[in-house]
Order: sequence, then structure tokens, then C-alpha cells
Amino acid sequence: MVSRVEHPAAGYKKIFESVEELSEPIPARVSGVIPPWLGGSLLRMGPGLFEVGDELLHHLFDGQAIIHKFDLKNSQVTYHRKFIRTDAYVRAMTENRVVITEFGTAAYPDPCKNIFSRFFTYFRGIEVTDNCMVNIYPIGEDFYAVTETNYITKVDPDSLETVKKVDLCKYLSVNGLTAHPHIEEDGTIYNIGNCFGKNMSLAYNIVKIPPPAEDGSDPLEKSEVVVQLPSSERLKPSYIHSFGITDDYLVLVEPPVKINLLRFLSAWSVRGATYMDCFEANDSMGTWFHLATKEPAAYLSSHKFRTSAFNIFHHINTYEEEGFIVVDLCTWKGHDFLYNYLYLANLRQEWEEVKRAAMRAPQPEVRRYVLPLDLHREEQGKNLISLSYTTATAVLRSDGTVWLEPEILFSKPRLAFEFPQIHYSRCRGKKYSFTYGLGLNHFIPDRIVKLNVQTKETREWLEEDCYPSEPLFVPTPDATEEDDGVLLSIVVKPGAERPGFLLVLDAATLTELARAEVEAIIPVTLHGMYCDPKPDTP
Ligand code: XQ7
Ligand code: FE2
Repeated sequence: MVSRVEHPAAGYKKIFESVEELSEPIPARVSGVIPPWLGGSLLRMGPGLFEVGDELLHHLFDGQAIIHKFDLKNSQVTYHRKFIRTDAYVRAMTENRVVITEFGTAAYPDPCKNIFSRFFTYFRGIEVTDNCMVNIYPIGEDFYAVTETNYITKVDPDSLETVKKVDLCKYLSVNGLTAHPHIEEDGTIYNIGNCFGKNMSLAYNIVKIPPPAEDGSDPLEKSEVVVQLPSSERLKPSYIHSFGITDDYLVLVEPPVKINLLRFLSAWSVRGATYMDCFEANDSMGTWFHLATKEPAAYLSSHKFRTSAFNIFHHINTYEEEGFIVVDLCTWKGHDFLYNYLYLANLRQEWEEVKRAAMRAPQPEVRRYVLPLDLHREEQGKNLISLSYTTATAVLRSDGTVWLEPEILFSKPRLAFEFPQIHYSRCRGKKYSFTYGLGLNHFIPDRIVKLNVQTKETREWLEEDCYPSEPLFVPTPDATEEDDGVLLSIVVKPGAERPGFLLVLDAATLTELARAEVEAIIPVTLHGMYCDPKPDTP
């Protein structure tokens, strides 16, 4: 067990500072041995610009989207990055002010304009941000950088140039989609989004995007809402960050994090409020689980799962076994959810300040919930879970709801196992053993953690003054074991001569195989993907 690391020098602040893009890829200095089969590209998204003119972008999610790429080829590595030419970015650059309201920063009308044009600005309505700083994933043959609104941005993964802005509302009845789609073997994409309907019928819409078509047509054209799940509260949908999928089911965890629609749809364009101002806690509902079948897509309305309040951003994995659905989650205890998101605005502060705030924050835990598929009236009051290896419980109550209690898989005070990854191509929706995550120590990303969800054993990689990012698992081409492969993480070591590096870890042992260092600070990245090498580039 490694002892707790303190951050008195507050070196982490460096990953929340603005940087410049590069005009061309720069070579990295490789030490150690990069596996010869690792010849693709790592693409990651994050914020890269934290002020515009003399205005500060207050929140981590307000920083303007920058795409990072490490190319690996013949054990040589290069690094490249470009700002995405979103409307939010281009207009900020042109007008030298925040033009589009971001998650935690309101845009104000141009003070230079006269009263009439100001009036006009107010009533132009809400301009939804396209600042796609959260994730990047493929749809058909294309790559899209995304946030959680209805705007996604097509980018060229080779040049990192911005191709076009796409409005999902043109294809689907949703107000946004999560940045965490599930992509199946054949390329079928499932995602979920809030829908503020037509006739105010509040719901979560499950979206299906078909795999690339023979004729090369855009799969988005054939995308559709396949099933609608209800919201616990009529005018207040919950904030949904990700969801779970198995071979046959979809799992929605509905946390007590509510979007106040009345505020969201009317007030904020006039009052200068932000997205964050429209969130509120429901301190009595607890957390609900919803189930839907995939084929045919249908909501299982009689399965009403309830548990005490927790907030959730990331699902780790979900699978079905013996008539039960096992749902592994990164959770934050309690309904005081806003703290988690609010907190991210604080990371530019000194360590003592950051530490003090983390002491009051909701506690992180990796939890396993188990949902029984078969419910019989006569089984009221007793535990329905008969899976041998779990202590999670589910009890049918007289009102027909099922009360869940979790099994705790990982719990250390103020050390979150977050940004979870798995051997996705092999384990998505299947029983599995390993998850890899970013360790947030008082919210500071300072280690990479491997967790065996069956034995609860952990391993860690950490190094003094180092700030890693979400570790992506890349399997060895002929992998036999689940953890045959490497983890890729972008690490920043602010004091070093070459402060940014791509870290390659052996996923089995979490020992370092190689690092590829560049003479650049690389700001925080949230999510990303590894692209296999193209077949024509051996
Ligand atoms: F449908 C919605 F209203 C649900 C809530 C569409 C908009 C979302 C949240 O919107 C935003 C806005 C700015 C930034 C979300 C973000 C970030 O993606 C939050 C962190 N991932
Ligand atoms: Fe996320």
C-alpha cells in the first residue's frame, strides 16, 4: 500500500492553465520499451483555454475544447494538439469576450452595443454551447468531439482540424446526449439523452445509431429513439452522465440531481444564469434504477428499484447472470451532488484550500448493485439476490418497489476511484474481473488504480509531482487474459524539463513499460479513445 501523497506545492494547478495549440506534431523522447504492436493513436479531449479577453472561464467545463493526439509508430511517438473551431471558440476569439454561455460561466451581451441591439441579444433565446471538451468517439467512419448538449463536432483525427458542427436535433428528439455512448461489436451505438418534449412529456430517450452502412451513408441519418424512460418528477429530469448496457438490457440510474426545467427553458437567457444554476437536489427521492430491454426495446415499468441517495457520473460495467443484473458504479454518497461539480471550479486554488473543501464533499465509493429480474408478489420482505459471490441485496416491499443495498467494492476516505475503464471490447456487458481508474485524491488526479472487482484487490501507479489522466486499456492483439494489454494515460509532471508525457503501463502489473516525454505542459483531459492503426499503415 502506498501512503497518501500531499500536494503542498500545488503543482496540479498547472493542468488548469491555458496553453497554445501546436502548428505541427512535435517528437517525444521515448524511454523504456513501447510494445511494437502499439501503433495507433491516442485521442483525448479537454479544456485548453481558461480565459477570454479579461473574462475568466470559471469552471473546469467552461475551458475551450482542445484535442490532443499521441501518434505511435515503430516505437516512435509524436504529440499534437489543436483547439476545436467550435462556435463558442471562434466567436470568443473574434469578439474577445465570452459569447456563448458555458456550464458555469454566463455570457453577457456586448456592452459596446447600444440598447436596441442589447434588447435583441436578450431575446434571441438560449444559445446552447458546442464546446465539445468532454469526449471523442466514432460514428460510422467519422469522429465526433462532444459535450452533453445537442451539438457535436466532426473532427479529422489525422490533422485534428474541425470539419463541421452537427445539430443532433436534426435527427433525433433529444435535447442532448451523454458523452458516454456504448458501442457494440458491429458498431451499433446506444446513448441516452434528456428530452424536454413536445407537450412537456419529460423523459429520457434511448437512442440507437446503426453501424456504418455498405453505401457509405451517414448512420446519423438512420438514428432513432428506440425507447423512452420516464422521469421520477414531471418537470424535473435528472442529470444523466452515463448508463449501463448488457447483451439484453439497458440500465438507467436516476440520481437526485435535478434539472429545474422552468429555470432552464426560460429564466437563464434573460437573467444571465448558467447551466449549473439550473441544477438542484431532490433530497427525498433517493436514487432510482430503471430497466429496459434492447430487443424489442421496451421499458420494464413494473421493475421499480429504489435505494438511498447517491450521485453517479460513471458506470463501470453491467452484466446479467442467473436472472440478475449486476451494476458496478463509481458513486458519491448523499444527495449533495452539486458539490462535486461546483468543486471543479475550485481546483485552481492552493492545496490547503482544496483539501479543506474536499473534507466536506460527498464521499466516493465503488459500489455493486444487483437487480433481480424475476419479481414475485409472495417474496415480499426477503432478500431476492441468490448470486453466491455478492453481499448486495434487493428486497421487495409491499408497495411493489424493490429496495437495493449495495456491496462496496472500493472505499477510501477522499480517494475516489473515478474515470473507470475496462477491457471494453471483451467485457462490455459481460462478467469481468478488472477495472482501471484515475485516483482522485481530494479531487486531485494523482494516481492510476487497478481494481479487481471480484477480490477487491488493488494496485496503484503513482509518482511524485505527477498528475495522470483517465487510463485507457488497449488489449494485446493476441490477448488471452482479460488484463493482457497496456494502459495509456497522459501525465503531467510540472517540475520536469519535459513536463508532459504519454505513460504506457503493463495493465497486468501496473508497472511502467515506457514513457514518451514532450516539452509541453498538457492541460487536464477528461475522456478519449485509442484508434487502432489503419490497415494500410503497417
Ligand atoms: F439536456 C440537457 F439539458 C441536459 C444537461 C443538455 C445539456 C446538459 C448539460 O449541459 C452541459 C453544458 C456545458 C457543459 C454539460 C457540460 C459538460 O459536458 C458537463 C460535464 N461533462
Ligand atoms: Fe464522464
